[in-house]
Amino acid sequence: MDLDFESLKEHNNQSDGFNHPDFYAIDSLLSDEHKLVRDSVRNWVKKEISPIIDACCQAAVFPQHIVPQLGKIGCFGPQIPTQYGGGGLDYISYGIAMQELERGDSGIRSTASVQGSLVMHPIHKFGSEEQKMKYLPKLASGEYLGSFGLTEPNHGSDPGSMETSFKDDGDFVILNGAKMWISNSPFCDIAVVWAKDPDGIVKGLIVERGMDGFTTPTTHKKWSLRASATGELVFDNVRVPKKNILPNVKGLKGPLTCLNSARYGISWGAIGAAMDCYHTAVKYAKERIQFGKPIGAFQLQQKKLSEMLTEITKAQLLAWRLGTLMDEGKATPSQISMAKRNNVEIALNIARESRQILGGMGISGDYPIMRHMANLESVITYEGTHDIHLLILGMEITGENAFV
Ligand code: TGC
Ligand code: FAD
Repeated sequence: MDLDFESLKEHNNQSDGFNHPDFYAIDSLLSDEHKLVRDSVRNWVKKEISPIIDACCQAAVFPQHIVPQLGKIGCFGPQIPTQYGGGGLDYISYGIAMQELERGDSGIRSTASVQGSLVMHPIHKFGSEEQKMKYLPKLASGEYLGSFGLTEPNHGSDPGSMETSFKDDGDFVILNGAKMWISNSPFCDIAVVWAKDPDGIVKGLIVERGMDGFTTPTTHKKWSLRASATGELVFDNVRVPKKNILPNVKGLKGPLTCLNSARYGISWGAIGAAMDCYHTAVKYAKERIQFGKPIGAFQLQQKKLSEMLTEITKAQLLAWRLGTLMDEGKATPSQISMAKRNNVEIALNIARESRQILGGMGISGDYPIMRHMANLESVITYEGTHDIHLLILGMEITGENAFV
C-alpha cells in the first residue's frame, strides 16, 4: 500500500508540542554537542515522523524514504569514527539520538539501531580495512540499508544452538539456513549473518542482495513495530566470497558484543517512548473535565502521573550513568542488561497507565500511546527478552548459569 507522505505532512502539520521532562536537571550533565544532537533529531522527528507515523502503523508501511534522511541527520552510526562516514560522537550522543527517534516511534529507532549497532558496529569492530571502506560510508549515508541475522525459527534466546552454517568452497563458502524476525530484511542491501563454519564455530559473514539463493521474504500480520520492516533471511546454497567473512572475531561473543551496543541504545530509546506517553497524559489530564473538574485534579490520576515521572527520572539517571561507563569503555554486559530491562519495562508500564488516563481517546491513533504500547511489546522481547536479561543479572550475582 502506498501512502502520500507529502499530503500527510501537509494535513497533519498540527504542532507536535513535545518537550522532555527533566526533573533531576540531567540537562546540566549534557554537553552542548549532546543538546545539539537532541535538538536536530527532535526537530527531524517533529517534521518528518510525527505527521506520518500513525498512517504508517495503521497501514503497516515502512517509510523507506526516511533511510537517506536518517543518514543525513547522522543517526546511522553516530558512534562510528568519521573516517568511515560515522559521526565520531560519544555514546551519550548515540543514546540521545535513539531516545529522540523512539520518542517518534520504536520502529524508526529500530531501523537506526540495527544499522548502527548491529551492522556498522561489527564491520567496524571485526571487519577488514577493505570491508570497512567498502560498506561503512554507504551504510552511514543510508545508500545501503543493513540487517543483522542472528535469530532463527528454532533458536531465539539460544542463538548458540543456531543451525545456519557454511561449507568451504575454494575462495567461497556455501551458506545454508534461515534467519527469522529480522529488522530491515525486506529492504536490506547487505546482511551481517552469523553462521557456523565447518568446525561449528560461529562466524560473521556479509551477504549481499543479489547473491544467488539469498532471499528476504517479508513477515506480515504484526501488531507491533508496524512502521519497521521485518522479514526473514533465507540462504539456499549461497556462494559467499571468503573476503566477506569478518576476519577478526569468532564465537558467539561476536554477535553478542554487537547486542551490547544496541541494547544500550534501547535503554535510552525506551525513555523516549515513555516521555511521549507521559507528556500526552499530563496534557490530557489537565484538559479533560469530568465531574466539573480536570481529571488531573483527582488523586488517582495524580498518583499515576507522579509515579510515571519518578520512573522516567530513575531511567534517565540509569541511562546517563551507563552512557558515561560506555564512553569510558567500562560498561559490562550485565550493567547493560539491567538498563535495557528496567527502562523498557517502565516504558511499557507508563504506556499502559497513560492509555488509561486518556480513557477511550487512549485507544485512538490520534494519540501516540497505543502505538507506543504495542511497539514496546516487541522491544521488551527483542535484543534479549525480559527474562533473559534477568538471568544475565542473576548469573552476575550468583555466578550460576540459570539459562539451562
Ligand atoms: P555463553 O556461554 O554465556 O557465552 C558465549 C560466549 O559469549 C560471551 N558473551 C558475551 N560477549 C559479549 N557481550 C555479551 N553480552 C555476552 N554474553 C555472552 C561469553 O563470554 C562467551 O564467550 P567465550 O569467549 O567464553 O566463548 O552463551 P549462552 O549460549 O549461554 O547464551 C548466553 C545468553 C543467553 C546470555 C545469550 O545467548 C543471549 O544474550 N541470548 C539472547 C539472544 C538475543 O539477545 N537476541 C537478539 C537478536 S538481535 C535483535 O533482537 C535485534 S532487534 C532489532 C532492533 O534492535 O531494533
Ligand atoms: P524464545 O527464545 O522462544 O522465548 C520464548 C519465551 O521463553 C520468552 O518469554 C523467553 O524469555 C522464555 N525463555 C527462553 N529461554 C529461557 C530460559 N533459558 N529461561 C527462562 N525463560 C526462557 N533478531 C535478529 O537476529 N535480528 C533482528 O533484526 C531482529 N529483529 C526483531 C524485530 C522484531 C519486531 C521482533 C519481535 C524480534 C526481532 N528479532 C531479531 C528476534 C528477537 O531477538 C527474538 O524474538 C528474541 O531474541 C526472543 O527469541 P524468540 O522470539 O525465539 O523467543
